[in-house]
Amino acid sequence: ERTVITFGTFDVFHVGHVRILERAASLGDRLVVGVSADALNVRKKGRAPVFSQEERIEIVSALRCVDEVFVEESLELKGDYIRKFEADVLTMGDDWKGRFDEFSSLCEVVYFPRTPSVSTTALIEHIASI
Ligand code: C2G
Repeated sequence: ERTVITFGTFDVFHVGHVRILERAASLGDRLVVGVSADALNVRKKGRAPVFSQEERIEIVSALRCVDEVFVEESLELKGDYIRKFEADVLTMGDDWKGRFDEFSSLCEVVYFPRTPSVSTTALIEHIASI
């Protein structure tokens, strides 16, 4: 069995999120997703996500292509999570290209192209302007 792991905030869930998760799932037999903790977002981005980690986890868990979901407590724990879930592949969108190459000693590292012109930030701005 080939296990794939990916990480993200998945806030204000949109089609770019679905596509990266479906592509991730296509790389193996089991897809494990680390959903970033609210506290991690406050630390790194200075604000809490629109949807709480419980809500974001509920949404991601409901997807057909996702097998297991956990809370990503810190960006620095990727190696530990790869080992814990025995991941064979780590995949992320190419906004992270090169940033996870250090894990190629633990597993395969694959970057997928981001879906153009959709983002949580743009959606928040769009909705705020209505
Ligand atoms: N994504 C995408 N296309 C978009 C928007 C996002 O392919 N238009 C991908 C990103 O490249 C990422 C995933 O969707 O692989 C989740 O994106 P975010 O929710 O923005 O997560 P991020 O804040 O990048 O992850 O360890 C990583 C952290 O958890 C943060």
